[in-house]
Amino acid sequence: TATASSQPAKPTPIPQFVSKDGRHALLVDGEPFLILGAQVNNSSNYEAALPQVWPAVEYVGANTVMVPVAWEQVEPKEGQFDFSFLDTLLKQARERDLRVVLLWFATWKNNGPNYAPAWVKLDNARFPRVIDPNGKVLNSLSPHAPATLEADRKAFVQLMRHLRQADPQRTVIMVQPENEPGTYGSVRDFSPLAQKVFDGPAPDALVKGLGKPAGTWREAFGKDADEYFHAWHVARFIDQVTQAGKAEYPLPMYVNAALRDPFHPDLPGQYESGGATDNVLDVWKLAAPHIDLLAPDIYMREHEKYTTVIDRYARADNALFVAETGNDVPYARYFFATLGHQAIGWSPFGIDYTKYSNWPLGAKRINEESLAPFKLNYGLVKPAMRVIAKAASEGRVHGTAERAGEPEQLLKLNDRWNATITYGVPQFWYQGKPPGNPEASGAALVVELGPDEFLVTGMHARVTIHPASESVGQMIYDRVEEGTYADGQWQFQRVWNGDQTDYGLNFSSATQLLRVKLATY
Ligand code: N0T
Repeated sequence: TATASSQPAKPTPIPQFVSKDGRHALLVDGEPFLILGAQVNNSSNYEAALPQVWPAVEYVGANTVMVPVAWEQVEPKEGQFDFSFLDTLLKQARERDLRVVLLWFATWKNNGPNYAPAWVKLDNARFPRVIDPNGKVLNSLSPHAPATLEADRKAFVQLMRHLRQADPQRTVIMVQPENEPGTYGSVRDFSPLAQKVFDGPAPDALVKGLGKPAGTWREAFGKDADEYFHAWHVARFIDQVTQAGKAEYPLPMYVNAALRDPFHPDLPGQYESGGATDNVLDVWKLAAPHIDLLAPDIYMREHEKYTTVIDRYARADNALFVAETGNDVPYARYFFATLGHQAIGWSPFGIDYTKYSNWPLGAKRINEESLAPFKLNYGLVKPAMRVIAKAASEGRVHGTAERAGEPEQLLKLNDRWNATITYGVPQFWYQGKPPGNPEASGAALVVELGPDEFLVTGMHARVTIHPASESVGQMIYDRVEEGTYADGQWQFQRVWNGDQTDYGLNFSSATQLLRVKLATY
């Protein structure tokens, strides 16, 4: 209409990460957004691979695809840039209504510079590598070399400059500088250059921030000195790359971490030293103020380990984003436990049909059968994505995943209500101890909409809501509606009553979302 066209088009706001009073939100198009992610395999960053990418990403129903952009691909010759893959990626993602998280594979890709251009990774003199305590040269670039920082930063600045002009639609919502940075095989760089820095004073900000005595690294941090030293310098390097990139185009940026065992960690170097592992999150926070969050890559199948990792990364000063997780069936249910930590997103890794499998981390074979639980996850949550993201930014999301041997779990919802989640029980009347599912596969999600109103969903689980205390009274459902959201508005489909509510709210592999209004009598 004339009125509509005479209005100047509202520019789409730049995605933004906000943190306040220990609550976090990723704003996309100005509102809290939940990343229902799908990360492609490492070498799927070429146009030739994209036909194998889209069917898998669309099958699981992701709203965001996570794709590498390699330094070797954008700057094959020093100073000559080629962003044609990025342009193709943006076009094809937009055609499918997908957002994008870009992964900058550069100085560090799983510790090494294999994705750096040949002119970088083959020039040891200009771009020196880490040297271990025995003098062995490792395939991990030293964070102490100014030339490496300068070259990486220059390329990243070009990338962000290109993106700013190529993406007024804000298809790209977040950027990951580097990938699992740090070093395998040595706790730090022992080259003469690094040693000189190590023998000098530890930085004031770090010493003060951690409440340690001033002095050399060893004096300040004792046996942790070597690892803190490497973490600090890797983080400072990446923070400077990030800062320069944000000066071109201020997208949210995060760093992902290869984890150490949460209960029985090996020595640094056996796990990736210098990366943002759980023991050096404070070092990273002090070293890298431009990095919005530190994200775990979780390839641990055990419930205790997985939930401990998400506990440690969900902090008042760190929003939880599971940047990578295994694409095998047992990982799928942890999506709900992750949401229960007010996460901004979650993304299984290796979501494409290129026939690569990173088993034993992920599934042996990737096909519709192995991806079905991931499709169910996103099918359940996607219509309510904005509602859940908003609730997460206010701490109103409760979620849990089944743990083998623990067929009953309690979720404390608010002052008035709790929920008991049981696994493996029939949907009808049932007495006795729940057996649990044959393979732990259940999960539940409860979002507070009001003091007596909840959005409830789940899979392979029964959700029974009950009063938190006797003073609340006896519970009765005012109304249980199955429905969905369209454009943020609840769309009623049917009322659940009778068998469907008499024995709790039973979730199967059906895509069912409930709005539950409670009352007392
Ligand atoms: C991940 C992925 C990709 C059992 C592995 C995980 C991705 C990188 N690395 O497929 O390479 O780019 O971020 C490393 C986990 C090692 C744990 C081994 C112990």
